Parts: sequence; C-alpha cells; structure tokens
Amino acid sequence: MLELYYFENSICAERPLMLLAEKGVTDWVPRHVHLFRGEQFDPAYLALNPKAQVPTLVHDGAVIRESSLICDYLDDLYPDPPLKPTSPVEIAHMREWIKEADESGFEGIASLSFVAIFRAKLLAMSEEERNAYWAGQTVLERTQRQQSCVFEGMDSPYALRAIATWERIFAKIEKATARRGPWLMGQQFTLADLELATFVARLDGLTLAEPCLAERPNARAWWQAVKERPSYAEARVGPSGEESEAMGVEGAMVVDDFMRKRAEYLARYAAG
Ligand SMILES: N[C@@H](CCC(=O)N[C@@H](CS)C(=O)NCC(=O)O)C(=O)O
Repeated sequence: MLELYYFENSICAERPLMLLAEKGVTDWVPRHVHLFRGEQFDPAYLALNPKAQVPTLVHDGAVIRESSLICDYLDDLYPDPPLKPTSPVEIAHMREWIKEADESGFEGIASLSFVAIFRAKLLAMSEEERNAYWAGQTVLERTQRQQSCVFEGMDSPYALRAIATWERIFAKIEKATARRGPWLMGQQFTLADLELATFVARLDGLTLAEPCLAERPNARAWWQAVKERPSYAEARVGPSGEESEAMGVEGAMVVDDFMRKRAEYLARYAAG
C-alpha cells in the first residue's frame, strides 16, 4: 500500500503529487495533514516525520521522508515514463538542480511566502499566540527564519537571500534552456523540471516570478511549458480558485518592496 501524507497548500507535497500525476498512478491512499490546524504536531504524525513536515510517504510500512527523496523513490517504483536521464553524468547534473532547489530554493520561497502571506496573520496575533505557534516547531533554523521574515518583512536578511537565490536559479534556467531546451536537461522532462515547478508556482502565485522572467525568454518559455503539462493541473500545483486570488493580492502588496530589494541586490552584489 502506498500512502502519501500531504497538505494541498504545500510546495513540497506538491512535488510527489505532480509526480504521481505524471506517472498516471492513482492507487495511492491520501493522508491529509492540515498544517494550519497543527496536525503535523500530532504524536502519531511526529513518529513518521519528527521534523513535523509534509510530505511523508509510507510504502508497505516503510517510511520515506523529504520530497526530493520521495520523488526519486517513486520514479524508481514507477519507471514509466522515466523522469531521470539514463547516463550517470546526466543523472548527476539533474541532481545538481534538485540539490540547489532543496538547499536554497526552498528556503527562499518559504521566506518570501512568510513575508507576503503569513506575516500579516502572525503580526495580528497576540505575543502569546505567536509564541504558541512557534512552540511546537522542532527545527530552530526554520523558526528563526520565520521570525525574521515576520518582524522585518522584506528587510529581513532572509528575504535578500531569497532574492539572490532565485536570481541565480532563474539565470541558470535561462542559460540551460537557451543551450538545449525545452527542458532543463534538454529533450527529456525530468525530476529537475518537476521539482522546481512547484516552487516557481508559488512565486508565480505571488506575482513575483514575472520580474525574474521578464528578460529571460527561454526561462519564460520553460515555465509556460511546465504549466501546460497535464500533471500540473491534475495535481493542482500552485494556488487555485479563491486561494489564487488571495495570494495574488498578498503578493501584489509586497511586489514594490520586492522590486526595491531586487534592484538593491542587483546593484550591490550582482553588478557586472
Ligand atoms: N525538506 C523538506 C521540507 C518539507 C517542509 O518544510 N514542508 C513544509 C510545507 S512546504 C511543512 O511541512 N511545514 C510545516 C509547517 O508549516 O509547520 C522536504 O522537501 O520534504
């Protein structure tokens, strides 16, 4: 039995959801973890995922954590259509994209999401409520990042890091797809495209992808092609319906600050 613990609004959980759609796998059991109701802190869930995060995959009792490892595992389990190249060199290059997405891309999206979406909600809480919100977390680094984004907004050093990270990633996407598109690894749509897709979808939902794509025609074409894959709609990647409207409004409220910080970053750190 294949069970996937997920939350629909999670850019990490969307990765295996999109992968299952790519593979046409439907006989899996959805296990919903409502992050806004704190279900990730239930002792039964913590036993599966001590970091209190989604997604988690349980396959015939074996627990697999970390969205990129889950996708890799599922790609081996359901090899058709393959989402990894065949040559070991190409596989290593594909994994480099995923490593960068995991190591810094995710943190960047999480920071910008906190500044744009969760900041106002947390600032509206009493100090006691805010402390209770952070009390259950088990990863101090994440709590500190969230607190910085809530209290400092776009002036948080994490927001600047997020901007720098995504400038670097979009520049790499532009270069790779200009050299040999339409996908990051050339002709084959791979785990690299899929695992970046759900992160870019959040940026796009916040209206913050456009400034990064404006002068990058190949990256823009790549992003358009990703959104047109049936798996993108089937897995409901990115915000949809009312959520999409709300996110667009929240993003629009920080877009000027984002542009100001981005210009500051480009002038101070990325000149030349
Ligand atoms: N590196 C982990 C990160 C997982 C993660 O942080 N998931 C977020 C949602 S995207 C989460 O569960 N957050 C818990 C919370 O908000 O309390 C992965 O890729 O699976």
